Parts: sequence; structure tokens; C-alpha cells
Amino acid sequence: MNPKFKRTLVTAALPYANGPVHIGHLAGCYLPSDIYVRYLRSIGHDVKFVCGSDEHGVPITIKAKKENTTPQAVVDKYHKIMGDSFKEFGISFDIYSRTSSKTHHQTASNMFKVMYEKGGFTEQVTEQYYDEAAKQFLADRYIVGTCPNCANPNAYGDQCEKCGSTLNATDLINPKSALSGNKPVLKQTKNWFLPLDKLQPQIKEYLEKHQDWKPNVYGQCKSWLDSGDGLQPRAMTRDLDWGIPVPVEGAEGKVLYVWFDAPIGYISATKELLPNNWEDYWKKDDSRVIHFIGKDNIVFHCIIFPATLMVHGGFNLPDNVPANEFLNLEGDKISTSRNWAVWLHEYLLEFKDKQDVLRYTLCANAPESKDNDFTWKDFQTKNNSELVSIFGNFINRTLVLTHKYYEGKVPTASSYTKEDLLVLEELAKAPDKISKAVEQFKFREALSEWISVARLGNKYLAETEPWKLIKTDEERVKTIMNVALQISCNLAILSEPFLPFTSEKLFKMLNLHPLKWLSAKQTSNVPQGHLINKDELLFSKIEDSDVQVQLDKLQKSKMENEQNKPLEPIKTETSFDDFSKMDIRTATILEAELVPKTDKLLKLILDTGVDKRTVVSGIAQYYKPQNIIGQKVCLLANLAPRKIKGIESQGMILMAENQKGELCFVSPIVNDFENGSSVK
Ligand code: B3M
Ligand code: ZN
Repeated sequence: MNPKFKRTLVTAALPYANGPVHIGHLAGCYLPSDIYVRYLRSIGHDVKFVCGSDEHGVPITIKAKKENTTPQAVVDKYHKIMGDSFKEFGISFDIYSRTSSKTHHQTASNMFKVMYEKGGFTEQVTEQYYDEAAKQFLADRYIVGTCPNCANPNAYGDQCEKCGSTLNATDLINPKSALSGNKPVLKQTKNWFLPLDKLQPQIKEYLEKHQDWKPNVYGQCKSWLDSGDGLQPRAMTRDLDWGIPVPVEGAEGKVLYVWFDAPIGYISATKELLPNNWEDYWKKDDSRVIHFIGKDNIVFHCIIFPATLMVHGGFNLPDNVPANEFLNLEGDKISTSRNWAVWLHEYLLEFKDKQDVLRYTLCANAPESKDNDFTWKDFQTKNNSELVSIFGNFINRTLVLTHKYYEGKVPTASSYTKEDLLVLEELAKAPDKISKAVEQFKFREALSEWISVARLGNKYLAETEPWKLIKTDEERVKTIMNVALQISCNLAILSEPFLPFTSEKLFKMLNLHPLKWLSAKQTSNVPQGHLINKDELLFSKIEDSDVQVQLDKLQKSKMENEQNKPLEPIKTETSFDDFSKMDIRTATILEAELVPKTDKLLKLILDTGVDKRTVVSGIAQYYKPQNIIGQKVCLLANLAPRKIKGIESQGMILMAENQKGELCFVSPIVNDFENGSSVK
């Protein structure tokens, strides 16, 4: 770490208070930030860790509509659920605040005012969609229409979830308001914009100083800067009735853009935590701010928030933004609406006291540089073959043997062999190796260095075999057990950032007060003669049946989704006028025969009630000619005639096709219904 910094403020993205927390949230942002902070605390660095609920913005109002309640009720409910989950998983925020707090409203409002008075915004009148029935402007998410790129009829005003393209609401074909279902009208409205175009040179200079950022983060910022016309002004106020009122005359009925106020939430939370010295963490030269976020938030933290701070002045700009990519679940994107997720509150009911197993698995598999997959099978393997078989096994053997041979009293190491010394040397090197990785935000690597220490211990016992030596060389066994206890203690220290619950248990078993990181550079932390406590199992095996329960649960979600799935159109939308151009009539098959030299085509003669006509139809694989004489059908009568195998086909009969590709006639169920009746 750059020694210039005496203080660090770590922030974790403020989650929208519109749903509970799942493993994707944990892996993407809250676990890495917690590991980092716990590590900094352990090395004695001055660090504060802030987070809170993001309670404004359209996602909250949409949830309120869905749950048929008020936005306030939604945020109250989820603020509590989310806060509890974080606590239960040991995410050690110094404060978990919320953006509905008074301090936050004042802070964000004042910052806007300061920027406004400096002339930091440009006023722009734009045309936005307005719902005349609901009497309100429509946020992008409230406008649904057909995607101009892929014809998905359910695209949103900001994005098509089918083809992934970013859209403007005005790009949508046949836009409709999600509130009233009506066609919205364009109406002029004035908003205040952050002139990112003018700030581009400053932003560029700032980013260029941070080429050491993670490649996924730096790369995304660069592509924003380099894209087409460069950065564009962005509205910092919105026509919405949920949020912080815009503190400017003439802005009635408008609120601050959620992405303007949310990052300021980090400042408000620091103020609430440290009313007297919060500025030290934001403004001093020897302080730094680090934002942990998921990849979808990069532009807001690396471009828009720094630009806000530049215009406002007086704050340090973010020093690093170690964003993660996304975690998938069993090969599929995690999705709240499809219930394709592992919810933290449910996990704890099913895997009681196993927070650290999830922390371990998610860290070992963290989507640090690319999207990654969580599978229950892998979860089981990591638990059974790493935590149980390596770490747990080593600790268990060490403590059990200490009780068995010495009644729990730490034996004296009288003389070390070369082998012992090598192991101790390796042990002393571990903290630096782990530090190096953690400080570079490489938490997977750090964790793998940590489990190597447990592996070292496990191997040491397996090779020295004290349980055999006890019969022949008691002195030697004392040294071995002493070494094993030192390894155990250092493992307790080094595991704290990753597995805080286990670390605490292990210190208790060793009957020691928790020690800090620096102590792990020594290999004599457990004094001879010290009495250890009774041993408990740190980890237990996860059975196939436990995994199966989880897989079944996911399978159930999948099936429910399939059943509830709205009809996916397979063709682009058509107008009624186009449909009415088709002249469809009822008719009866009079004659049928196989078209010579084909196996798919039947030549049919139809009675249309008016005339008799020939139609060639590709149904020979489903119907024998003799079985369909007299069959009532529907005929597209005005299809342009065409020649098939030398026969002129005068129309087309309508068939239904199921998913297996099987065909069946579409016909009137009243059998004597007149031929020639028009189908509409
Ligand atoms: N609430 C988006 C999210 O939850 C947003 C983050 C705000 S961080 C200041 O992904
Ligand atoms: Zn699309």
C-alpha cells in the first residue's frame, strides 16, 4: 500500500432497498470489501467501512407498484432485511445507513445547491414521454415498446433485455406507458445537466493517473471516453415524485437523479458515523477513498461521481474502484424476478452456522476478472475437500492430540529438525504473500495462499506422524505438536479477513485473545505450558442429499418460470389492417392424393362453397389421403397462386404445429358449418 496514505475510507455499493440480498451481491462487492477492511484493521491501518440502502430511484417505485404499497413501505421493509443479512454474514460495516436519512437529504441537497450556485449545471429543455392519464413524466423503465433492433415487443425505454442493446425511450416502436397502457406523448421539460462533455479533459486526466486500476475497470472507463462523440451531458434531476426535491426555484415536482444522490450517500454515512471528523476521510491529502462495486456501476463511480466532486470541489476523488464482474448461478444469470438466486436469509436457514463456507466458496470463485459460476456441487467440493479435509482436519488433529498427550497443555519444543525449520520458515512468509495479493484486490489468490498454509500443516502432520512416534520418541512429538499449534494459531490470525466466524472459534479453542496480522510473522505465538480449550469441529461434511435439496429448489423455480412465462411472440407485430387483408375461408376436402415422386406433398381438391380448387399441401407425413376426405379445413384463399411440382396451388390450408413439429388441421368444430364462411 502506498505509505503516503494514513487513512482509508472503504465504501460498498449502496444496494437498492427493493429486495433481499443474494450471493451475487455478496460475491460482487460486499465480501471483497469486507475482506479488505478486515485485513486493513488487522494490520493496524486507520480504516472506516460505510454502506447503506439506496432508497430512491425508479427501482423502488416499481417495486412499490408491484407490491401494491408505498415506496416508503418498500424501503423500510428491505432496509431491515438487507441490513440483517449483511450482519449475519459478518460484513463488518462501521455503519449501515440509508439514503432516506435526514443527514443524507441535507447533504445531497446542499451539494447540489453549491454546484448550482457555481454554475456547475447546464439547464436543458428536452422532450420526455408523458402519460396524460397518469399525469406524470415517465421514467425510461416505465415505457415499454418494440425494440428497433430485435423486434422484442417488451423492450424498456432504456434497454432491451432480449438483445441487450441500450436504447433511448424515443427509439422504441409503438411505445406504451407501463402505468396506463396508453401511448405516451412527448412533452417539454426542463432539467439540470452535469456537463460531462465540458468536463471530459479533466476526467480524462484523472483516469490517466489511475492506469493501475483493475483492467476490467480501466478498460470500461476508457471505452466510454473514447466512444463516438465522447461524454455527453447527463441530467442530474428527474421528473419523478420519489426522491430528494431539487433545491432550486422552478424545479417543483422534480427530484435529484438517484445516481446523483446515491454516491453522496457515502459522504452522508461517513458524517453520521463520525460527526466531528468525517472530513478527515474525504478531504485530507493523506486519506483515500476506495469504492467496491459491481461492474454495472463502473461508469457512475469512475466518471459521474468524480465529475460531481470535481465541480463541487474540496473532496478527494476516488483512489480506486475495484469492481467485480458478475456471478452466475448454475450456468444462468442470477435473476430476482425469475427467482434464480441463492438468497442469504434462506441459505442461513438451510446451512445454519455455515456463513464461512459460503464466504470461502464465493471468495475462491470470485468473479474478479471475468464472470464466474457458482454451482452447488463446487460448493460441496470446496467444503468437503478443502475446509473439512485440509483445514478442519489439521486443526482437529492438532487439538485432539494436544489433549490426548498433554491434557491440553502446550508442550515445549526442545530441538527443531531441518524439516521443522523449513515449515516454520514457510509459515512466517505467509502473511506477506497474502498481504500482497489482498492489497492488489486479488482475493482469490490471497485465499489460495491462505489454504496453502493449512495444507502445509496437514502435510507436516501426515509426514511426521506423531501418533506413531509417541511410542518411541516422546521428546520429538512435543516439538512436532508445538509446531502444529503455532501453525494453528497463525491460521487463526490469517483466516480472520476471510473466515471471521471460524477465526473467532479457533482463537477460543486455543484459549487466546485474537492476535493481529503482524503476529503471524512470528512462529511462537502460543506459549509453552499454555492451556488450550476443548476442541470443536470447525466444519462438517456437506452430503449429496443437501446439495440435491438446493438443486431441486432451483429446478422448481425454473419450472414455475416456464409455466408463468408470457407468450413469446415468434413473429414481429402486425397491424390489424395487414391481418384483415387475408381472406380465410372454411372449406371441405373432397379429394386427396399423393403428388407423384414426393413423400411430403398431397394434392387436395377443396370445396369452398363457391368453387372447387386445387391446393398442394405438405402434410403427407401426417395424413393418409384416404383418411382426410370430408375433413373441414380453413383455407387462405387469396394467397397468390404458385406452381408446386407442376401443379398450380390455389391457396393454402391452415395447420397448427406443436413444439414437436407435429401438424393438425385447424377446422370449425361445428361440422355442418357452411363452406366459404369467412374466418376473422
Ligand atoms: N443502488 C445500484 C445497485 O444496487 C445502486 C448502487 C448505488 S452505489 C452509490 O446495483
Ligand atoms: Zn432488442
